[in-house]
Amino acid sequence: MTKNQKVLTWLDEMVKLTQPDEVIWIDGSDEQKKALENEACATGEMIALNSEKLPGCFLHRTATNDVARVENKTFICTTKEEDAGPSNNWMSPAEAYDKVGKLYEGSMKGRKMYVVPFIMGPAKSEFSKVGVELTDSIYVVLNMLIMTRVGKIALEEIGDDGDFTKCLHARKDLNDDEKYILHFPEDNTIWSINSGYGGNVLLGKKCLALRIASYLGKNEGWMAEHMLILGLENPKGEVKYISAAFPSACGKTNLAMLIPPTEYKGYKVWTVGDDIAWLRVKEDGRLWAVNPEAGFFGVAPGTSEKTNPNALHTTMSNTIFTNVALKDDKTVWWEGLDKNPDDHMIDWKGNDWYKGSEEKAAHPNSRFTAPAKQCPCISKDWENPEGVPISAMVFGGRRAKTAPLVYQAFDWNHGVFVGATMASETTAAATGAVGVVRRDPMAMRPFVGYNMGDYFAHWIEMGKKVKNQPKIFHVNWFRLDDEGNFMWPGFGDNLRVLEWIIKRCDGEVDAKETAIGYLPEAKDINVNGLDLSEDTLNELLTVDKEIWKGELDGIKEFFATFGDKLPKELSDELNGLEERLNK
Ligand code: GTP
Ligand code: SPV
Ligand code: MN
Repeated sequence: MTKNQKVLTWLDEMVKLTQPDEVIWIDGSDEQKKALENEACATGEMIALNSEKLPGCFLHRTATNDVARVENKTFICTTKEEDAGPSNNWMSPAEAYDKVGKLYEGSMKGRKMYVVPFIMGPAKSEFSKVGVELTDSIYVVLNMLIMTRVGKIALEEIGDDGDFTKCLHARKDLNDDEKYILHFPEDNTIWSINSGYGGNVLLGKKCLALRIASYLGKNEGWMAEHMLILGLENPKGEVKYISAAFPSACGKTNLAMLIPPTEYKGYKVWTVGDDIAWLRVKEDGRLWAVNPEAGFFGVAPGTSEKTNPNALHTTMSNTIFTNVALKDDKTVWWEGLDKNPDDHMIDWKGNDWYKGSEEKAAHPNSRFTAPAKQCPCISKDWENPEGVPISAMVFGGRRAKTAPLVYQAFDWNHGVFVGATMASETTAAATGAVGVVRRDPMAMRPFVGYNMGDYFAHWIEMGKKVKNQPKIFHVNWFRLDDEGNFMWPGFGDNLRVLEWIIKRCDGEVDAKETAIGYLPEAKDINVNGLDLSEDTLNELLTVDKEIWKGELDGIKEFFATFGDKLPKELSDELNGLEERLNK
């Protein structure tokens, strides 16, 4: 398949280590994909779904202890511990290769190894990077075929002498105590063992496109971010691009595919990406972005004809569902799809489920893997090798209190501070407690492949290189009232906030200057057609100085963990905020 000696030598080594019975190259062809689907259905690894209602779709159930990313088993393996930084688990490369190398020994005996060459990003783009994933899981191969550009196209991109990220995955026996997701940024290598779930095993996604890519970006002068990219078209047909970073399961896929409210005639949102953005400065001084992925690995629960019809329609064919419920007619269901579950279904664990049961039918982190090109609102520029120019960058999280609906940072450095001090309630996307507020800078806490202090410095440096800087904003769709209800309708109505953001970028609307940034005047958020009281809107747009003074302590404590790696620009911003709050 290739003459690239670096690929062949490494493959040889890994075959010796893992000892598969057979080595199979994935070429990206339809025939091979079909054969693998059949094989996975024959062994029960996947279930073929209703071929009329969901053509080309499959269901996969993971082990019940293997349903989300495992942050406590995820390591950055750099020579110096300091290079991993305080927000990452660290292991020395020597220890990691030795300890986990032993676990890989003979791990593919009696199994097949699939060789999956893939490109992250459009072919022949300066943004793009190539990887090769070795895996013993057909489920991983089939997901990679949707999420990345696989096979001959990738080998062409690597060429006879090109470099690539070396990705090794073995499912082994899913033993929790021997589960490891290891990153060796200095060796451009990823090792994953004892998991079969999403972000732990689709190594092009979080492992390469964020952890390894963030490290490459720091060294090569570009950025890898946990951001959706969307194009907002106005009635004049002008399109402005926005990128937005929200933590896992905090609304990126939904915002990226938003359908404008009915009174917004002539407006349209175009999806470029729903999870990851790679950004570069170009000669015009603007920041340009590409989506390195080719598919969506989206959260199923809560996706419905009402909340996100575009996502739902994307998943109507050629989609792999993971850990959702199976209906008797061989279609799928999850909480929030509709209010009307069937009387009988098979739940995500494979057990009978009856209407009225206390148990969830689908796992809260159940997902769909669907080809981006099937999305009804996919941007015509989603595979443009040049990327799209970004006008606004948005940070946001899940905050029941504190953060207002939207505010704008004073300038780039203040925007970096706003991103760096983001906090959000944890979700089911990672194992561990749900609903705990934690600092999640730029929604990248689990995904920065080096010292987070250096990552902040990189953001500051990039600001100096970007002459036409995007404006930076913060949003919060998740404010709760005293009864625990969402105060803002969210979903499609988030366009009302995007409209304000674009108007600010174009200098078309004034704002109130507050201690934390520029806030909209209530009259400038269009609430026509919404059932939202004036009081509620005002409350959504208030900054409670006392609550924010409380925030200061949390930020100081968090910043202190970075020691002298914290850029002075950020401690200056913190002092500025404190002064403004005390004025
Ligand atoms: P990852 O794929 O984990 O990175 O998640 P994501 O950021 O793409 O989140 P996604 O859009 O899948 O949304 C996660 C959950 O938040 C879903 O259950 C949504 O229904 C819910 N959600 C998304 N947008 C909104 C909103 O504007 N308001 C409210 N209340 N919920 C929302
Ligand atoms: C996330 O958790 O942010 C995801 C899903 O997008 S996973 O690929 O599992 O990381
Ligand atoms: Mn994500």
